[in-house]
Amino acid sequence: MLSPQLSKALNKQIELEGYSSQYYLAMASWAETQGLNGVSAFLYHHADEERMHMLKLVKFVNERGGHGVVPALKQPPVTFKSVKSVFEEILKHEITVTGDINALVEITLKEKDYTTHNFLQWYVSEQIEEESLARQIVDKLKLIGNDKGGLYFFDRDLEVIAGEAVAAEEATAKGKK
Ligand code: OFO
Repeated sequence: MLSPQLSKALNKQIELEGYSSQYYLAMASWAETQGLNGVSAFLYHHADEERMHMLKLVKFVNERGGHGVVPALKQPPVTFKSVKSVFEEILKHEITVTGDINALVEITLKEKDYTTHNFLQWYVSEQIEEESLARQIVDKLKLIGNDKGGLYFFDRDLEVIAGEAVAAEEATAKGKK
């Protein structure tokens, strides 16, 4: 059974994952209006992943005798300065999320709640991946600078990455049936 403190902290994380999904959805929609179909496909997929992170937490909290609360929708930004600023914001946001996950892990250790500690390890690994991907993309965009041709190929690359991620998920889902 979850302690009230941990239950409250996990619900805060549910809220943050929900906001991440909204945030990336807003970025995806903005990118689509800029004709950046690859960037938007990548970000739509990223938004779906964040929703899955939220859902996973809701289910876990409920399984452990708490109540996973669905948060209110907070309005994310509507427009963004550039593709580079979008990915810089993602990196900053993911670093914040990593800090929050680490704080949650700390509570589980203090409370000796090893079940929740074990559950959170999935998020710990996920944050390593997400931060490193965001960092790689920011580095690429720094190299591209103001080169329009470079941005065109970058957009195509992200379309391929998004397509591969969707195909891998579909294959996993089929394997589970
Ligand atoms: Fe949920 O991993 Fe990003 O925020």
